[in-house]
Amino acid sequence: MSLEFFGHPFSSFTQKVLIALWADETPFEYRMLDPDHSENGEVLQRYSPFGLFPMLLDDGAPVLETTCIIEHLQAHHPGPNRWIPDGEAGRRVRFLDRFFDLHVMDNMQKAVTDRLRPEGTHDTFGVERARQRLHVAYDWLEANLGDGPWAVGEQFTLADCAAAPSLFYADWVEEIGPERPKLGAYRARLLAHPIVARAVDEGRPYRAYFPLGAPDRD
Ligand SMILES: N[C@@H](CCC(=O)N[C@@H](CS)C(=O)NCC(=O)O)C(=O)O
Repeated sequence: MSLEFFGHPFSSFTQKVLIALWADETPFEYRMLDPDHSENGEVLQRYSPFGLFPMLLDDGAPVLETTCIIEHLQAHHPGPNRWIPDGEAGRRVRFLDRFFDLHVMDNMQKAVTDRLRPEGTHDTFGVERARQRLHVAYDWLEANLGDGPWAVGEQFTLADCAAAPSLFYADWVEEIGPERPKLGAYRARLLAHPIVARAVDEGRPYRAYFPLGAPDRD
């Protein structure tokens, strides 16, 4: 069995999967996607049609999409964590995983990556809408998150893997603010989790590259 994981430590979706890999202590080869390792980028381009990462190669077979990678790990390389529990709790985990990816992570990325577009091609309307949608997502989470400690009760799941990097970076784009105490406390609990803290720390050296400018906190 060989697991090769292609990603970058400052990438939010990379961190989502790293949290699951590290929490389960699953052995894997980290294939860094950066200019010093162009050969890894070439392998990614071979399998990922849009060049999106992270990617897992399991004995050479590609697994794409972070949620599917974590499901694959649970099915084929299980560790102590049950990322998607059975039954109703599992359905809630899947829903919240989608919510964090589609409504927090994607809107955060929209605002961040627009800054990298060439002059004259910025999508001002789209960025403003994405920023507004982050606030809609925050309000929904404030009203609908349970009492924790994690997204779905006592167990740290796939939903928390998605929540940690998405809330970490989204708060840099649009602050969650004191008017959402439950969501703010959940973000703080996530960042205090030792595995999440490791993911944040490994991304720390790259903060100067955050296109909007990283705040001096976290
Ligand atoms: N839905 C995908 C999203 C992956 C994604 O957007 N990854 C970013 C890095 S955090 C990426 O590949 N960006 C490069 C690009 O958009 O060209 C997943 O869950 O794996």
